[in-house]
Amino acid sequence: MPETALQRSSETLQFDAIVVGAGIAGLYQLYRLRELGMRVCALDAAADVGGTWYWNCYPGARVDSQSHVYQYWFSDQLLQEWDWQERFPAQPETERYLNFVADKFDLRKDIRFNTRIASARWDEGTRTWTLNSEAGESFTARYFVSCAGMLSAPLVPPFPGHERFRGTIAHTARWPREGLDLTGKRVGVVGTGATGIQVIQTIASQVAELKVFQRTPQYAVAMHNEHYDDAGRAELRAHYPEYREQVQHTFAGFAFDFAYQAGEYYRMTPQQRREALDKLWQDGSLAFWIGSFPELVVDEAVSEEVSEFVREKIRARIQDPELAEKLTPYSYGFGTYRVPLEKGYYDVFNRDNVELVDVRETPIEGFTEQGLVVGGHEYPLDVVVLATGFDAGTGALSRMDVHGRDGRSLTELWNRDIRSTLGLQVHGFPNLFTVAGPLAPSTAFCNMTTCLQQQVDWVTDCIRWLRDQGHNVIEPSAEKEEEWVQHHDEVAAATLMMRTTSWYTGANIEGKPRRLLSYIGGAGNYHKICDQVKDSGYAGFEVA
Ligand code: NA7
Repeated sequence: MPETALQRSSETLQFDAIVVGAGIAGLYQLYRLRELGMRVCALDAAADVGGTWYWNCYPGARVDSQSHVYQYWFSDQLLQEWDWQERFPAQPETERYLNFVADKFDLRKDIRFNTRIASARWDEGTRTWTLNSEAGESFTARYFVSCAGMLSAPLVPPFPGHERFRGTIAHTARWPREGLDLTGKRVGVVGTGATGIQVIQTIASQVAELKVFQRTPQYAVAMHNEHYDDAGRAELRAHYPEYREQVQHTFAGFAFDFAYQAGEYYRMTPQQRREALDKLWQDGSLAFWIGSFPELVVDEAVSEEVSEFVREKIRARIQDPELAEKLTPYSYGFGTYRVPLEKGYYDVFNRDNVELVDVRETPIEGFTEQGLVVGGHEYPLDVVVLATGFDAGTGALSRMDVHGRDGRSLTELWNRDIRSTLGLQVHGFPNLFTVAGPLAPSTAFCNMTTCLQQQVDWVTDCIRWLRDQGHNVIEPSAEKEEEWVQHHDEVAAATLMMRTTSWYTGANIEGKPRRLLSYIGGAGNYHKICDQVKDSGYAGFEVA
């Protein structure tokens, strides 16, 4: 076979734009920039497309958004051709979907896999970015669009002695693609966030023993999943045009918004509130959280009442009252930490082969040859699953060693102060676009496909506009950035999120500056703000 330009590696490969990442955002960005007639290439560290849905192939991985909104909207043909099997698809189905998209639009020919970017440098003279891979290859382009993900840099706690451990250690976001047979094994799971919950509820019945190392319990909402038949799919499909429109305007990019108006909670009797919460609970989705009461994450009294409602649900599922207390959160309010959906999670703790190890007061000390040690007690294990999360929002780019104008380092900047303009660009880093970057709703408070597509569209429109205007460099001014950061902080300060220790504020990473990583003014509002910037001819951005 003749070599394509993408396969050659001995010289610097030149493009108009480089997209880093071939997940949901990267695939769409590649498609959109190609539409502009640009020479564009996507680079991905993985061996195939999928991003999050490639790496997180751990047992039980599943989307917490309904499939009818967790999809691309740009092609009617695609919407007609792809048949979702479940309301909340598991990882294999989502990965198949992304592969289907890559094949249908012939995207692979412009993607270079197994290519992890080690550094990126802006050259002021040539006005280009040069990206270098870990393998020593170089790529240059005018535009560098990072679609590297907001939850893609795994956090591995530095437990001492891991090299001594004779068993297997697997982080959920680096799960072996060939699978890991846990049947009959003694398994420890560290972490009980959205990921840990999915793993635990899935493997409990397969393993010989399961030790769950929990530091912070979660308020998980019971998922109502559904398998679709042709009739169910047809009914949903008939509403796709409405959903496509609705998701653009709602608070969190779903096809539902808050079910109640601001102030309504206080006008209801306790009985009416209870009925309202029961009804929301029945939906078995994240609507219980971001489709309920707008006061939920800003008003302490509402937060406490809703939290208590969920606590009751948790207690009712666990037979041992002492254990139930350990699994019930009290130290933070419902919805101020990402709400996981669960199916069978709490019931797992009624099983004889499952033990909860509370590591809040007595942290994990480290590994021995045989297992993990907590409070001087050794838990013998064959496999340790680290469901310990990510360096969210900033991690993917911080680990890439990005240097902008005058050699300034993005890693150093974000180690001091996490800043961006609309989560899309950073002052001092011309022509770098950060899809899913920090301080946009896409970091956490949005149905990902909605916000990623909106951001990709914004980036594409911006690059097209530059070309049409005869420009080829864009960068937000320091003032524009400050304006966005201040607005972001103001909105964040009004919420209860900042009081909770979680990845939302960077509090899961030692030394990371605290700031709400995701814009919480609403995905719909954010969309409007981005459109205003575009319509103003990118006021506040310096172009050349
Ligand atoms: P999360 O939500 O950050 O959860 C990580 C979990 O790991 C959480 O329970 C942590 O406890 C726990 N953790 C992390 N480090 C340690 C140590 N050193 N010891 C004990 N426990 C630890 O990550 P997920 O992967 O579950 O979810 C991330 C997002 O992916 C999710 O929100 C969805 O948007 C998809 P902690 O709470 O910090 O006490």
